[in-house]
Amino acid sequence: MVFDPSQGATTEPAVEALDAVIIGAGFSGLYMLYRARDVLGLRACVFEAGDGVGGTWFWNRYPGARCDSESFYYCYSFSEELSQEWTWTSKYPEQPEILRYLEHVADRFDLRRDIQLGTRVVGARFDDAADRWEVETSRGDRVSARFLISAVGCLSSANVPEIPGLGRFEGNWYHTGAWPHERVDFRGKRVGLIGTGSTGIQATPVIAAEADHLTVFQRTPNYSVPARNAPLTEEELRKIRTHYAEIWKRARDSFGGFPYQRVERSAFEVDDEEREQIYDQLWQDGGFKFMWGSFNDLLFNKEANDTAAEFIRRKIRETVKDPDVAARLTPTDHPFGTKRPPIDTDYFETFNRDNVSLVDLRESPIVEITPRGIRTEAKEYELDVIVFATGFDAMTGSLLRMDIRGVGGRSLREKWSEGPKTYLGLQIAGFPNFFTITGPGSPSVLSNMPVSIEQHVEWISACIEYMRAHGSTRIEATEKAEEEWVEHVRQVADLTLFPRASSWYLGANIPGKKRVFMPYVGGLLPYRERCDEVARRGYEGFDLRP
Ligand code: N01
Repeated sequence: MVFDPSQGATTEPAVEALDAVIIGAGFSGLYMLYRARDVLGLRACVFEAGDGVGGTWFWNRYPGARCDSESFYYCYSFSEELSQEWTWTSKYPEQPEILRYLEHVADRFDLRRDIQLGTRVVGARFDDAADRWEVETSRGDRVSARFLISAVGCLSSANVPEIPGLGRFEGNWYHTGAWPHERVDFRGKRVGLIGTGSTGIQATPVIAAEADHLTVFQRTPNYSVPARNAPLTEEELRKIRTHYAEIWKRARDSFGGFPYQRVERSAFEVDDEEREQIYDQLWQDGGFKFMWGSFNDLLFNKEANDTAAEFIRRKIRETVKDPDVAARLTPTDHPFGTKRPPIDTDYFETFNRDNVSLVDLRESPIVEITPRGIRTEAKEYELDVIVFATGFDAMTGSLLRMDIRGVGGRSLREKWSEGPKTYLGLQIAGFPNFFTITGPGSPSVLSNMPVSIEQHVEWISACIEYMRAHGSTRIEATEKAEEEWVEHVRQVADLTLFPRASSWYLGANIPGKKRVFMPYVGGLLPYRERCDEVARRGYEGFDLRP
C-alpha cells in the first residue's frame, strides 16, 4: 500500500490513499485484486473479515460441505497455467479441497501481501468533492480510495432465526455458515438439525452416520437429485485439460454458466415414455444436469415443471421406506427449481436409518428452545447439539451490515429500504465509484458463480481502464438506467415460475425483508451481451465525470 503524505498531514489518524479497496477475499475478491493490481497496476488492498482467504469456502466447514457444481468448471478460467496445473480429485470436491485451491491462487499470484485478514469493513462514506471513498474497518484502519469494490458474496450473512430461548440452551449450537475450525464431534450425541435447503441436505447423511441420533426439523420439503460423486480419473482430467478453451466458451455462452450441451426441446416435444427415459438417464448421471440438461421449459411452464417434479416425488416414495416419512419429505408447495435445487449423496436414504427422525414443522412449529432441546407445539425433543442449516440473509445482508453512505451521506440501508436497486447488479445510483461484484440484479446465484464473478471483475476492470483513458474520476449509474433495469429484472422474473416459491431469492426467508426477486433470471449470455453493449456505447446509463 502507498501512503499519501498530503492526506496524512491533515487527517488523524493517518489515512492511506489507495486506488481501490476491495471488500472480501473469496472467489471475487481474489480475482479482483489480481486484475486491479497486476493487470491495471492500481494500488489496491483487500479487507477480509475472516482469518483466512476463501470467503464462502472459509466459513462453510460443516460436515458434508462440498460444491454442487462440478470441480473442473467451479474454478477460475482466467489463467491457462492455473487450469493446467491444478488437479481436482473428484467431481464434486469437498470444502477443504476448494479452500486449498483458493489458498493456492492467493499464493500463486502473490495476493496475500495486499490482503488484510481479520478485518471487517464497518463503514464507507463517499466524499463528493474528492470523488473518493473513505473506508473504516473494525480494526480502526481509515483508508481513502477512488474505488470501493464489494466482493462480499451473495450468501455470507448467516441467518440464525430468532427462536425464543436459544441463549438458555445447555448444549452446543452451530450455524453451518460459521462453522468452527475444530472438528465437531457428534459421537454419542443427540443432534437436532434445522433446515432442509442445500446445506441441510448435504449435512444430514454425514451427521447421521456419526451421531447417536439425528432429528431433522423440516419446514419445507425439498426436491433433491443425487450428485453421484466420483473420483476424477487421469483420463478424465487429461480430457478436461485438453478441452478447457471449449469448456469455458460453452459455459460463458450458456444460460447458467454450466458447460452442458444446450437443450432446445420442450418437455412436451417428446412422448411420456421418452420423457421418462430422459429423466431416468439424468437421475443416473446426477447433478444439475437434471435441471439444465433435460428440457428448456421447466422454469417457464408449470405443466412441464410438473413432469420433473412428479418424477422426483416418485423417486422419494420409492426410496423412503416409511410411507408417512416419504409423504412428509415430498415437496408439493412449489415448482421444482424455483428454490435453489439441492443435489445430494444419500439424503432420502438417510431417513431409512434407525437413528434418524423427521419432524414436520408445518404440522407442529417450533415454539422455543429450552435448556434441554427444542420444543415444538407437539413435544420437547431433548438434544445435545443444535445445527442451524437455516441459510443466509442473501444478496443484501452482507452489504447492508456495513454503513455505506453515498452522495449527500445517504445510506444504502435507506436507499434499499424497499428492496435492492441496482443498474446491472454492478452499480447503485447515488453511490459513485462503488461496484458490487455479483450484486442483486445480476445473474449471480442463478448461475455457476465463478463464471459470473469473472465476467463482473473483467467488466469492472475494463470500466476503470476506460475511465483512466478518458481522464474520468467518477462513474455513477443514473437513476433512470437503474429504474429501467430494476423493472426489467422484475418483468423477466415474472415470466418464470420463480416467484411462486417462498425462496431466499425473494428474501422470503428473513422475517420483515422486503419481497423482491433479487437475481437476474434472463440468462448469463444475454446479460453479458447487455453489459458489453453498455460498455461499447461509452458506458450507457452511467454518468462519467472528469
Ligand atoms: O439455506 P436455505 P442453505 N425455522 O435458505 C429453513 C448455497 N449453497 O444454507 O424453506 C425452521 O436454502 C428453511 O425453510 P424454508 C445455495 O445457493 C451452495 O441450505 O424457508 N426452518 C430451509 O429449509 C443454497 O441455496 C452449496 O421453509 C427454517 C433452510 O432452513 C444457499 O447456499 C452448498 C427457519 C434454509 O435453506 C443456501 O442454502 C450449500 C426457521 N425459522 C449451499 N429459517 C454449493 O454447493 C429457515 N429455515 C456451492
